[in-house]
Amino acid sequence: MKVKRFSASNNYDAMAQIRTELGSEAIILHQKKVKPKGILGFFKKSHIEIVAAVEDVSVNKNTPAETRRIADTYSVKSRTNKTNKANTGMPTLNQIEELKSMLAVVVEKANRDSLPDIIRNRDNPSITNLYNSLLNQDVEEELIEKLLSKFDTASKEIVNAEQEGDIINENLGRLLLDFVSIDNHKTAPKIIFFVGPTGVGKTTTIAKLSAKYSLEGGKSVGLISADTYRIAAVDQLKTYSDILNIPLEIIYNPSEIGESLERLKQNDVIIVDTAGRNHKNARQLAELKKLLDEVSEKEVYLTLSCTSSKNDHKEIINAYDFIENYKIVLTKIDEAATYGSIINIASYTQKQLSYITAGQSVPDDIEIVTIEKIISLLTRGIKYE
Ligand SMILES: Nc1nc2c(ncn2[C@@H]2O[C@H](COP(=O)(O)OP(=O)(O)O)[C@@H](O)[C@H]2O)c(=O)[nH]1
Ligand SMILES: [Mg+2]
Repeated sequence: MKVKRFSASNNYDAMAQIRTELGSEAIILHQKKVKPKGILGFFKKSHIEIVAAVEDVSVNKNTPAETRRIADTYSVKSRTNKTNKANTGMPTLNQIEELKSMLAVVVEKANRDSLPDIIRNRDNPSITNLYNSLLNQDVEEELIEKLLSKFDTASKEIVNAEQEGDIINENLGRLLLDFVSIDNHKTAPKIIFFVGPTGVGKTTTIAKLSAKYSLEGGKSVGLISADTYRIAAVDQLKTYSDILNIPLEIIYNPSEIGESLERLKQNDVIIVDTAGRNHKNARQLAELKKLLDEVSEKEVYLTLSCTSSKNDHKEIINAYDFIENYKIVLTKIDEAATYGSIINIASYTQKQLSYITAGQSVPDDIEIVTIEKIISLLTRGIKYE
């Protein structure tokens, strides 16, 4: 094989040199535009460098179609056509379009190859679309695969985008219920403990819930603050109890909770605010356990922020597994970049999702969790074609 480097001011001249020296069967191995170096180079024009090769035996023999096309592009005939952009060494619009569609095919293949078998084998654009969207929502991959392996699209023919959206929502709703359990709020708890890491929004959520119970539900509410580690924490709850005109008890020791509950027993609901616990601190968690063990009939809400990472959620959930039965309150969904944590948490814990909060405003920014709400968050941003 004969290999040679050519240099010219434009593609046309370079191709002409290659044809003259190597013949029309020459193939291009490498091509680059070279910019002159240094300050003085600024005033100089760039040039084209091409490395071309030809098999020794085939010089000037029959021209293969592809090489002929390259040669033809720069033929004398096309050079005389002043409107043809190839003359200037620039690709034509058609060539750019051709390249774009070739690239799209390559990208699509790469994306397809990266799909797990279970999704690729279904070979269904709706499922692939949903898989990618859920992955972007940070849903655990394993959970997506479990969900979508049972996805049913065969029964209905998709005719338009709106219908595709409906079918996806319907399927997703049905499948999610296998992995996510949701509090139906049918039983009214008497004593509720809010537990969870520091700063996730326990006290704010208690204020929202107290306001809902008392202002909308017509129930009497009593509050207990067991968060006496920070003066500001008690003040925060005191402010809400004053505004809502509901009684507040403060306890400094787990053993005091019995007396406080006794004093508040005429209320329909009693909500206990606990100190934010560092889930990595065993002593703090042991103290919390002591407090919870003081009360046998209770509902516990583990409060988790949707802005924490998957790993944080797993660690926190592990640390709180000493609590046998609890429900989940998800906070700060308004600040979350993705919504996968909602179903990840439900699947890690197998506990019921109860409330979701979406802002600092008391009492408005709280909702009970519904499957429709979860689907609307998870499918946000999906484009149906
Ligand atoms: N964006 C947003 N902020 C919240 C939400 N819930 C609570 N916060 C804020 O988070 C911060 C900590 O809340 P706080 O109730 O004191 O958390 P705690 O330490 O768990 O009791 C406060 O600034 C709250 O206003 C929410 O749903 N969305
Ligand atoms: Mg607090």
